Amino acid sequence: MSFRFVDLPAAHDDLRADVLAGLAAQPKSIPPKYFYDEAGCRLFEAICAQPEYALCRTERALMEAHLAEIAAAIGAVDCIIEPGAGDCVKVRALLDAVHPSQLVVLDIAGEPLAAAAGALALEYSGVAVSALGMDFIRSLEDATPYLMGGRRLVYYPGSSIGNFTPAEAAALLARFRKLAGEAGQLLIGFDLKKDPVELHRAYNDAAGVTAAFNLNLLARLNRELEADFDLGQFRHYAFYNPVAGRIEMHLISLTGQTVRVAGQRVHFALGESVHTENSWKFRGDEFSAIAVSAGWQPVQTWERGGFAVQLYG
Ligand code: AVJ
Repeated sequence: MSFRFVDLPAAHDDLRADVLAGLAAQPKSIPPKYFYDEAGCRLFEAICAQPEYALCRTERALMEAHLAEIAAAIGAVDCIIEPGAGDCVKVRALLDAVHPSQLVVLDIAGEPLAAAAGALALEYSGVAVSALGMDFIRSLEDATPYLMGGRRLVYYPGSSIGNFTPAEAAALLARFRKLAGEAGQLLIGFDLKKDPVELHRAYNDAAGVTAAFNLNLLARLNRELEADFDLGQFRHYAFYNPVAGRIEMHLISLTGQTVRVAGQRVHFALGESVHTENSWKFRGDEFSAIAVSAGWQPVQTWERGGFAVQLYG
């Protein structure tokens, strides 16, 4: 068994600075990476269990159905890198099929990552597991010293790439390219464009779990930034914007109100929005164009139930 956890403090996120800047901007926004505190991670898992939100289930089914084919297309790989690995569940299928000698998982939430990756290392004794507590959106390159040589595969499942604007997505994929190297590969999963009514339902589940996930952001600021948001005075509001090709999530102020955040006073007008997330949906060819612009060559695509996994070399 080989396992190490390294917390990279210099590569950490900065909740306070990012939130104060986002709430001072017009329109107001908060980066979606801040959804994922402990409560937020649990709420996201609960979203994945909602009947309206098929994304996680569909990706898992796709990976199961095509695993042998995907592994064959990938070939021999020495090192798998997963940015935003979270609970380290998704990568298990790949480890079973590809058998790399090293796995490097990165996540903004260091402690939960360390626990998940440590457990995984116990089960996969042939794999050297490195868990890096870091904000890879800021500091991906800081992972380089922890990578062994050999052929590398970046695994970026779950449609996390949908949280970035197409330009930001291309820039991130180009950084993945650098990290993986010229002989490297990218296996990426994303949500496809589909019936907008279906998309709308997925982000407005009847049980209100997505609403709780969105509002937890304010609860987190209350806990961590000594804020005094009244969660009853903000409304979860999510819709599909077909022109932009994305789900937008907002928190709408139900009244004129002033809130304390990290020692500052922030005013919200009645009806004012805090934009908390974009979740882009792509057609397969649309996404390929972004990946190609980032220096990747398409190898193979698998699609199922409105979700796609693509392999690049
Ligand atoms: C984890 C970014 C893929 O955009 O669908 C789920 C997060 N937000 N419901 C997504 C999310 C609201 C999710 N991703």
